[in-house]
Amino acid sequence: SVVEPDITKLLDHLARQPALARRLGGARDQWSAREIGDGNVNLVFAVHGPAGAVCVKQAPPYVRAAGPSWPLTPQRVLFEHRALVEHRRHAGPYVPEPLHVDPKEHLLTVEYLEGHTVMRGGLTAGACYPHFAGQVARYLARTLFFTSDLALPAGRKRELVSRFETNTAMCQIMEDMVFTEVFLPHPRNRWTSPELDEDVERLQRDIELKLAVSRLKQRYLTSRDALLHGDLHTGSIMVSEDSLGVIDQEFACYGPMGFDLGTLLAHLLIAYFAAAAGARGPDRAAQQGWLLSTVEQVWDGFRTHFTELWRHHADGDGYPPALFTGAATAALEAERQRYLDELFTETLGFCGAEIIRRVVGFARPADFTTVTDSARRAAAERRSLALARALTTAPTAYRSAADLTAAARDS
Ligand code: SR1
Ligand code: MG
Repeated sequence: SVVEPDITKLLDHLARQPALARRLGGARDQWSAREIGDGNVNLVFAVHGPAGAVCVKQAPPYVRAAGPSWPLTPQRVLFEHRALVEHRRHAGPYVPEPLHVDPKEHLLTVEYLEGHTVMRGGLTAGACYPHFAGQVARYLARTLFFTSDLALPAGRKRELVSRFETNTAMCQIMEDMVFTEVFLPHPRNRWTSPELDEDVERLQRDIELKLAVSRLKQRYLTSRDALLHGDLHTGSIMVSEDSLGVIDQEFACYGPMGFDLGTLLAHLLIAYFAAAAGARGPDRAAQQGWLLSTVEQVWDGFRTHFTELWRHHADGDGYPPALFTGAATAALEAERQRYLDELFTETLGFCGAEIIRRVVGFARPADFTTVTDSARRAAAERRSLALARALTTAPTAYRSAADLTAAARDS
């Protein structure tokens, strides 16, 4: 059911773009293309020439993992291109350079990230990335702050919102898959461990959880707080020993900042629980320790950077600086901390919802699916579900990232 890569067509396309052909160098018959995509939605090619390489994403008019029976707009590459342009403006070192987008052939060409690997693959092999937390915290603070009303004049912000408002089909996938389908008996749900049957039945009868998740869905539907990546899991991040590149912005939309933050924390926690099930390398205890300290450093680093940006780059129409001079300065600083406390609470809610849908829904992560021992996998998934439920239904019980990691350890 999956599309056959048409390499000839792809190379023809690159040959027609002088800047891309120059980047590859040599003649067309010296170029080689290899399909490297491991995601659910698209085909991805690495193309090498004598002078350099590019990465080309092809969006078929359906979901790759399902085939033509699940149609999906190929226009998604246009939203991805827009988000790359906008996020790279603010977080350049962490976002690959977009080189070309073809709205007719639905091909997006971006810088090839030499020496990088998909983070989820590295994690399942037992790797740790000591620079990751600091870099991703900066990426998150800068992309979210600089696309928000704290940094942008209202006119520019509204214009940007309107450029992402029609990414409807991609947003609907999230609305359905994260907030709805897993809480119902739905044909797309497919948890991997039969031992979880009763847990799933319980979850689908859990009114408190359904209410909490519906509140989050309402936030996802109505918030226009910042331009989100929209699917910030560890499969959307390329890493090397000392750098990272965030890819796959096709779900980009204006929405609640906690959605990106919560998704990333969810996947770090999923990696933590999966490591306990033994799918990792020999030193899994060390990796687990690193994963939890990364969870803390991501949130704490984000909070520090975001606060600094707000103190020094508040050029937007939210919280007009003219209102907060003299004695009001301290009140504004207290307000910043209140804002970030609230954002932490929202982040935990989205984190829980993302974990649940990755255990019970269509898009199960390799962290779990690569655990071959069904009983151990079920134990890890059950621990994940227990933490996720607590985060989603009672997020205010956690005041700090250290509270969150303590709960993960105890789960
Ligand atoms: C049909 S797409 C399934 C999932 O894969 C992507 O990574 C998104 O997370 C989406 O929800
Ligand atoms: Mg993706």
